[in-house]
Amino acid sequence: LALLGLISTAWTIKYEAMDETDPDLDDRFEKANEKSLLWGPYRPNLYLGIRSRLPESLIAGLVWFRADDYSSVGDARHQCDSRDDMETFGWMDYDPRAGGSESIEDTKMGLSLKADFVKTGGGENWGLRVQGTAKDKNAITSLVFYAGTEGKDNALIIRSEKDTPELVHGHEVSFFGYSESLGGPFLLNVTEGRKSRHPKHGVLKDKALDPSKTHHVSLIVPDDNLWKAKDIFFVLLKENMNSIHDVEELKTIPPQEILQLKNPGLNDGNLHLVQKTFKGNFEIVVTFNMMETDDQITVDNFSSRKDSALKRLREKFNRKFQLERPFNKGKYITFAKEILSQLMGGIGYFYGDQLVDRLTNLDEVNTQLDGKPEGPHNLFSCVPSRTFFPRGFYWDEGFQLMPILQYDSDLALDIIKSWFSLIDGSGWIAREQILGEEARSGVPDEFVVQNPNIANPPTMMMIFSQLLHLANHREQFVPTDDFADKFTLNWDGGDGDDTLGDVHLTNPDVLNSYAADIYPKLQLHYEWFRSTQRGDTLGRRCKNLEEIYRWKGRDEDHCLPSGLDDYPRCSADTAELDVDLLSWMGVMTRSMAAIAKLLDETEDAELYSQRLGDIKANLEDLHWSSENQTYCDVTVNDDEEDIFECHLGYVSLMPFVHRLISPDSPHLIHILNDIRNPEKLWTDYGIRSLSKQDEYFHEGEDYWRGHIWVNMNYLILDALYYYGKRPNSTPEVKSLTNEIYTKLRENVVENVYREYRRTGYAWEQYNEETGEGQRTKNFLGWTSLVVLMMKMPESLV
Ligand code: 6A9
Repeated sequence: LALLGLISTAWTIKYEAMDETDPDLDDRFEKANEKSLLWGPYRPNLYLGIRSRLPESLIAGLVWFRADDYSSVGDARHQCDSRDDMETFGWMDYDPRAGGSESIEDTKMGLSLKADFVKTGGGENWGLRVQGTAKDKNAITSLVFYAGTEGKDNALIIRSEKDTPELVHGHEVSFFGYSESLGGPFLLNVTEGRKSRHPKHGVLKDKALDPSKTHHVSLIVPDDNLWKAKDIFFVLLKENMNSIHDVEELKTIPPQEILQLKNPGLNDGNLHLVQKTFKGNFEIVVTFNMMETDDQITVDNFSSRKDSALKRLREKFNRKFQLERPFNKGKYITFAKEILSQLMGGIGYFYGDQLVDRLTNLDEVNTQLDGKPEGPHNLFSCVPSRTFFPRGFYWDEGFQLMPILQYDSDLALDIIKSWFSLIDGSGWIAREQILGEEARSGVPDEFVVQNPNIANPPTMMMIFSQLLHLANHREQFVPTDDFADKFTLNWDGGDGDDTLGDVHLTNPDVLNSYAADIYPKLQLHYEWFRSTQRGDTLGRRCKNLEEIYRWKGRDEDHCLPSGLDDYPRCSADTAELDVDLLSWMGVMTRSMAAIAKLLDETEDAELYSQRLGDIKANLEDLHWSSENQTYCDVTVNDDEEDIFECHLGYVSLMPFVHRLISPDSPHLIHILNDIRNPEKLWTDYGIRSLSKQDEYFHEGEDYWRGHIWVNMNYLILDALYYYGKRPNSTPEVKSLTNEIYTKLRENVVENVYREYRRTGYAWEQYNEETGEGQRTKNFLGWTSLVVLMMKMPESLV
């Protein structure tokens, strides 16, 4: 009885607390969230590039090269580049709010680098430690750490070694800075580990080139050139070379004596380069501290901070990602943690203008886009590949956020908000976000310009449905008195207190306010899809001609908007109707209905539900080919009759993967049979993008024409799970889904795991014959969905 009393008291307290709405709650959450995500390796195109997520503040990066040999200078490391042949690299242990570790196996340079990045609990201060292990104990490696400030309200000046040092004799270089956007004065220190050794000064009489000393140069550079710090460094070095006129003399000088910055005596500027040259192993530590904060990062407390960051990550990971059989073993857990960390370690902050052509009509032949700059915009986003595609891609992002939603849902929502803030007045978002000069420098001209009629699958809408599902299955959040304090990360406690991370999920008020905030933009975006991608009615007859769709802006061999670039489609023609797009519109409409319902927008919710019904009906009436027993694109023949264009593969599976078919539909069994048929879609490594029997199988570019992609395999698994669990699925469907699900999950994960161990990388796609990773390596984007697959149950029964 006493116990009962206690429970009921607890219940009342909880109930009362829930009743008191706190108007500031949302605000306090926003602030704490902002701060804890302020700093990070948010320049994912670089091996090591730190910046804040503010348009103008401080950016930093690291360059390294072998200084004992002129021939390797041209291979200096900075931007992730496949030609560097890193055995592997990436943030293998990483939490975006706490920090973590990156490993870089630079085999060609005989160097193994480990970088640790930590942040203080409040998120204002950070530290970076880089440790190098050289294979050859006499190898000479030069490191250039640089920091630059952007914007007129930000400044950085050197303050050590009195005023104009000829050389820095000590090994610490210290900067004093001030930033309006960061909120005050700060100190930036660059120092080195006590055990580091330096090459001796040898032949040269010019003491200013002594490689045993730390060198630095400060200069004034236009803001939009800061990203070229590596090139600037090499321009400065060239001057040393040029100062020696006698080629014979040059040959007698050890390269490390020429390859040094020569201090020109300037102490201020907006770009500062600090160069250190080491013999054998080395260590450098960079600390950034806002002066008016108590919790300062120092060389002495760095290690313990790093240890607690890693501990937090491991505990949180183990709590949130309990892997299911047969993947509940050490080797898979390490794999999953590394993959998720690399995905989150690839999150970037991008700022700049983008090129848009708003005038060209895409239905005209041979269109040449002509871009005008728009912006500047900013975007906080994951990237598909730090090496090849280090920028935001709209439909990749929804997939990339799925694992993150499970680890830190507040972060996933923050990223979505950033994307949706880019929705323009007409409701459009560019498919590929190429913001600023640095981003453009990595993209061939013909891909740079974006056009406001081009769509891309609205995958981020799936995140909303998943979120609302998660929210309904979470315990309610109870605000406590010390709520504000709990919003900062608690290092010392080590009790895995991660209040920040799931606030939206556990607090209905915060969730509602987020949804209300974003809803008008979503409506605009959704209506943009409906109006710009609507198909031609021609003489067609079906229940609702409003819900028919065609991807705009494709050419004869490519439908880039669909995301499935070269997948065989109808011959490009305005009569075409695309079954994948209709399915995506179903996804979008369903999510809109759920959000409208959450917000008590009853009329909207009803309208969306009715449209969803129309979409489902059109899938059956217009797109199901009873001859082929599959869903197909549709076009018209010369007699203006609808005809099917059927290519079995990812496009035809779309109504199924998005659960738009009724569980008792007789079509299901045909789809399942195609999926498990090795002569059509089934392989031992995952589901093929295109049927082995299709006439275009492996033809042409062979990009989406047979090989295996993890994003679609994830959706297939998810749909198998869904249909396998429906009470009204037939017994036949139940047993078939279970059989396929269990094998497919194992096949895909096992193969991606095997290839990761064999090659050191996650890949863009996997060969349907051999399972080998291919196309782009270091592709953590949607390939990281294997992490969620490991978390799914082993079987449906
Ligand atoms: C080319 C080349 C150094 C193609 O993952 C991003 C996209 C997907 O959204 C899409 O579905 N990838 C897929 O078919 C890569 C697209 C890269 C285009 C830009 C630039 C630079 O190489």
